[in-house]
Amino acid sequence: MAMVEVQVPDIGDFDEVTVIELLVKVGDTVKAEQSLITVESDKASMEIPSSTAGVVKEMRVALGDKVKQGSVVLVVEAAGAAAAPVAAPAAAVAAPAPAAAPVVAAPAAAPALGPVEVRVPDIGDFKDVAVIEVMVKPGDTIKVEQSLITVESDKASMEIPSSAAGVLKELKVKVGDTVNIGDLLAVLEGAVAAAAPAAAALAAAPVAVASAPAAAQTPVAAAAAAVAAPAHTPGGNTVGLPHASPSVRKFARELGVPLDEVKGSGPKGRITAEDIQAFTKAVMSGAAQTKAQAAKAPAGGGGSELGLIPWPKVDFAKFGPIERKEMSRIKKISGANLLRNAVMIPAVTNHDDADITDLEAFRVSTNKENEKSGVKVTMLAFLIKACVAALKKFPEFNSSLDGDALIYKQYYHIGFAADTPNGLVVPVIKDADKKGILQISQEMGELAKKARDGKLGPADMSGATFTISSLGGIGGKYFTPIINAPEVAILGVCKSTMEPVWDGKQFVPRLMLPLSLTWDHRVIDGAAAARFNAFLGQILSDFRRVLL
Ligand code: CAO
Repeated sequence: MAMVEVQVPDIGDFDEVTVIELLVKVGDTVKAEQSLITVESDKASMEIPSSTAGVVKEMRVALGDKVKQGSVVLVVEAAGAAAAPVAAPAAAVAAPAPAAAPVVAAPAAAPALGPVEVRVPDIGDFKDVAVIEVMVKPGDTIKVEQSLITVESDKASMEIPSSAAGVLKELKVKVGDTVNIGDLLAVLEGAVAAAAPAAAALAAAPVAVASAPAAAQTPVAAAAAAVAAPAHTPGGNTVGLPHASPSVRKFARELGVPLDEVKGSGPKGRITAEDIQAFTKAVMSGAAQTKAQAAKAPAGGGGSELGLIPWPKVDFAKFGPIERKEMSRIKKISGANLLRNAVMIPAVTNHDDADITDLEAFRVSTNKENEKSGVKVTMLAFLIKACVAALKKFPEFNSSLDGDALIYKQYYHIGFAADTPNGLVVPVIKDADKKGILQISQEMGELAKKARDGKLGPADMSGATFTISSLGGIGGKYFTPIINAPEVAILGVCKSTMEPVWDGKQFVPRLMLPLSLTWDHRVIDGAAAARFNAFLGQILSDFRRVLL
């Protein structure tokens, strides 16, 4: 087994290019022609292929290193006979540029006024390269060597510069077209004395068709290499083409990822393969949306992903005066969560009534006795305590789904929905099992105030194992609350009313509290839910049972 140093082949006029991506690591098995690293100048990025097949034994370059023709990229233990050819990549063929580059139609000798055709220069071995970006538009004043378009093969991307100056009259290509050497790109008018230098630059440059022996194809710096580069900052590109290497672009195209929506985490905001993966994961999990998805879902979830017909788009102003107001941040966030929970959870709601006649009398008398303490005991505090007792008896209501398993929580943190001017929030009473009614009432008062003042922090709102949503202070009979995932149940409470209740002999007036328990049918079944509600009713009708 021979050790082979794989070197940077002839990459044209580039003196030094920066290593922006390592595509292999020690221990990887590489094939001949497999891309090893991506390098970048200010005008082009290209992948450097391996000249031999084998196993990578040593990396000789790191991210950010500058390399040039002949720099050793890595050492490969060559597989069998394939080893031989790598000796001198530098000696590899650098295709001489045609003496007269077929770039400029205008005669090089004299200043030109009038229409000038700009054509695709010699871009080496590459055929049918795709136009991935058009950087100018008709009417623009173009300078010599200003980049007009970016083209991309599967190994390199490069900017094609203008060979003349003038006003752009006609653009002959668009994104998605494929171009070849000599193709007409643009027609400029009023070009002045510009053609010559560009032509000279192009003619002088070896159009870099570097060819490592084992690899018939090599990176091509082509036109870009031929141009003494004008200032150009990767990432700060003229029309905002996302900054990414050819392989990353290809990867994004394969997945259908819109590159301009991906935030790059690499140096100077470069988009990496990991960024594409993270973006794809976020979109697939519903945590993010592409612009196209958002456009299809004007009301925040158009349903196209569920195969539903699109959300109706109505010009309401046609029917009368309107005012458009952005929803609050809380509403937007809670809306997205509620939608997910409503759609993803097979939820069922059981309605029941609890007799709280004695409990309400106790609450009122307690409040009278404690008038001076400043702490008002609320029905919700009793409900929290009663729910803890029910959760202890029916532990699956205090659980969460984790794939095919259930996580049973041995703590009892109870969330309560609080209505605020900015929308619904759910502060959490932590360790409610360890707290008395007075303490719970006091904490609830503090948290509700914080909620109304918009001062709740993430810690105040996290960790709930079960939630209560009480509309009791407002009214209503029953409702169907939406489960606050990853919890598996939620109790909705409405306004208690005096009702005639049959006690076996006669109707007696009792204060009845309407309860609505929504539960996740994947975790809980109907019988358990009915038992939970019945148990809750027993506790609320005789609170001494909490002690049992
Ligand atoms: N039946 C009858 N009266 C009730 C009651 C019930 N179930 N619950 C509360 N009340 C009474 C209280 O006793 C109080 O009366 P007094 O002022 O005469 O003492 C009055 O209604 C107001 O109570 P409250 O709402 O201030 O206090 P609370 O402890 O019941 O609730 C809080 C606190 C923060 C939960 C509540 O203010 C709130 O925001 N509720 C709305 C929650 C919500 O929007 N849920 C829907 C979410 S959608 O799933």
